[in-house]
Amino acid sequence: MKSPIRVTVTGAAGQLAYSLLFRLAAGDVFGPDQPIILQMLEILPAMQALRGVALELEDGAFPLLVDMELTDDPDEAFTDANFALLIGAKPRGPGQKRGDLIRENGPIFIWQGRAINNHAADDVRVIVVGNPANTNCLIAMANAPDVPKERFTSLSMLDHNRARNLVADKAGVHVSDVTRVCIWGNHSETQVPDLSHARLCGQPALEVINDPKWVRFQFMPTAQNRGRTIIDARGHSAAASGAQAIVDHLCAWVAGTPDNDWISMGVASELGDYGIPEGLIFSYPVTCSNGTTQVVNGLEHNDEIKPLIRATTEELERERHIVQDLLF
Ligand code: NAX
Repeated sequence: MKSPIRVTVTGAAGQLAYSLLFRLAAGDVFGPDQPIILQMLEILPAMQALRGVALELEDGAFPLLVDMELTDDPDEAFTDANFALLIGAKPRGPGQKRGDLIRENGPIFIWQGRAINNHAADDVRVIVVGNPANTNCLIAMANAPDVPKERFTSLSMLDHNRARNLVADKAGVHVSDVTRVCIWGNHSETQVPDLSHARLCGQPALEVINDPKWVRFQFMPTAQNRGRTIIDARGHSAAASGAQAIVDHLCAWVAGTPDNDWISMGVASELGDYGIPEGLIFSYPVTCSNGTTQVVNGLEHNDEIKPLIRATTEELERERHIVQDLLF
């Protein structure tokens, strides 16, 4: 048996974590021979609910789940963590502006970034999910100066999966036949779901679909606004599909992306990655191998995509400006 890995999950009593924790314990991400220790972080008022989740995890009798730690102390939660899944955040209140939410959630990611910096394992890999995910990731990364920047990522795999499914549905093919979809930019309504490089059964997707109006006026807005559609229908943001997206993101990071395909992932822009200002956490097409990530470079942006990329970049720059004083 391998030695256990430590996986920290924040917001562990929340809806998304409730869909994810049992899959981690079952070996869906790290494999059937990899024992894990779950280190679950919550705020004090949610500790009782978290104890209920832990009881259920016990009742699952998962052979791979060798231990659980429940805490409201970030320093404890991130001690020796190999993976840190930063899910917990305050939800956006009724009528609350995005900028106010960013300010409210920002401090959470200062403390968690510092705790990761000071206590996590040397090989820690981080996914930020709590919204606004890209900018929260930026804050955590800035507060963990000793951790290599490429270990910080934000989740855009849910948007990627949504885009793949919409295309598969339109073309009447299986979702696994849709490859090379890209989500560029922010995990928000300004994200740019891009089919220019997508393949359907190996053929150029735009040629096969042959319906530019559908792409611009149905596919793109449907993908961009899907989060809001889910909230309107369910009364709560996407949880189980979010958990599936985290599983996909982690599986790719751990086991690698398939040949001839990529995933979408928020990573720190290096100058020259499509001209995006250095340091922004920007969603790119990314390949993974041997536990490392690599932005897919050299893709052309057509004239329709270029202004959209500019708009999502500007939104991320505005968000960075709002939290400038939190980026120590
Ligand atoms: P819930 O409101 O059900 O759960 C959030 C949990 O976080 C709560 O239990 C709360 O007590 C906890 N929490 C709050 N502050 C905390 C702190 N400082 N430390 C530890 N825990 C803390 O929301 P849920 O549905 O679980 O969603 C979690 C986050 O994921 C939200 O911000 C949501 O917007 C975001 N999502 C992001 C997605 C993405 O693609 N990036 C997709 C899924 C999801 O919507």
